[in-house]
Amino acid sequence: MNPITNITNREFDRQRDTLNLIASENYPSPAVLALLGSVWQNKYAEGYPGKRYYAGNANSDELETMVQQLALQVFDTTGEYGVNVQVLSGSPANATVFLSALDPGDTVMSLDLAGGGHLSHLHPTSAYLKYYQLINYGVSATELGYEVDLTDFKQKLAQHKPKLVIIGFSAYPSQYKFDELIKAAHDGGALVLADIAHIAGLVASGHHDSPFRTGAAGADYVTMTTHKTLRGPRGAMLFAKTDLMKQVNATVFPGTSGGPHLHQIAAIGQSLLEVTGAAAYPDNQPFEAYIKAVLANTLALEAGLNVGGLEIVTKTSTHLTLVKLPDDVDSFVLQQKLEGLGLITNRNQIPHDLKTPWRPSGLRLGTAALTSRGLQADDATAIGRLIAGIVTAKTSDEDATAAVKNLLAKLKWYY
Ligand code: DSN
Repeated sequence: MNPITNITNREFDRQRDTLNLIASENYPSPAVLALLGSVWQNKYAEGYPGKRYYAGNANSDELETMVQQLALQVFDTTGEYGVNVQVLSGSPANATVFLSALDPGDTVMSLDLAGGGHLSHLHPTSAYLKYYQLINYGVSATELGYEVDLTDFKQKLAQHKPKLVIIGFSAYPSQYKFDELIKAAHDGGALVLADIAHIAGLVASGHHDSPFRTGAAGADYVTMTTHKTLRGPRGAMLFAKTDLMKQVNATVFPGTSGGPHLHQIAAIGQSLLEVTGAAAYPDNQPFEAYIKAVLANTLALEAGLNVGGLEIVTKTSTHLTLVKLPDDVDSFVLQQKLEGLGLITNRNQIPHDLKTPWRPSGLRLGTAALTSRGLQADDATAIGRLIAGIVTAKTSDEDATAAVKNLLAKLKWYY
């Protein structure tokens, strides 16, 4: 057999036959996958609708305009934002904001990595740190766990006067309080980038506070990936207040992108149609009901982890949960062991982690992907108990393998 087909078939089987708890992954509809492999991928369309460098772009113009309108319909309730749907993914979207809003030497403030921040927010290994200064805000303990420390946030703003503040995360189980954080950042004279990659689906369905707000109450820039809770293709969108869009568009092309990936844009459009209800995911469930189930499943998963004796870092109110592993557990070894038993997870730092990002103290789990496969809350709890049993060595490998097989048998597979 063709070796690429062979390895693709193996990956197909791996995805179908394991329990995917990676908080940033999902299973888009077959219609989204079909568009990624459609004729759109053959076409170059450098430029923007109505102003392209090559011929043959009447359909591309119509497509891109339609997807822009859908994006604004789904996310912008204010009428004050524009959108670029050509950004290739989350990190290039954030880099576009840096290049568009900042001058070399400017200071950026973002959530620290162990507190739940993201590498593309100029963390120590970011290539962009060559051009900008970085200040981190952090989290502090609350009765629910750890949340952004507003006092620290305001103090750092006053002390370092960053030009840009990034409000966003990749491992933060609470809901971000966009209202107070955006206001504080603007009061401190900073521009605001809200990176809602993880929570785009929650924001779109009204299950998370939105950074799209009127006037100074709103983020200046909003970036998101489209493949996490939004359940679209790998891709991204970059929104900005309309007066900032000209600079954003000029930075995307020519800059962080060349020819737009029209197949990706078409697939984003399909997933937005599914959010609005104009098209359906194969289970015919409204998108809002899907996100509601994701949130219920995370709570149920967390309950199972808890009952099984594991410590939760912060009570979840999103699609992800973060476990503090017992000190003597090597998270790298654990992640491999779980994979061997059919449970796909990722090790993660936790607030104020003393261990390294390679062998950190935590395990991050999310329910967006399995909920797309029809996961029910009692089975989410069973998965939590199962993981706890494996971590505490109370469950044998044989029992764990059988439990995973039983759970998989209840799930749907739409491909
Ligand atoms: N890799 C994604 C995540 O897991 O959060 C973000 O880039």
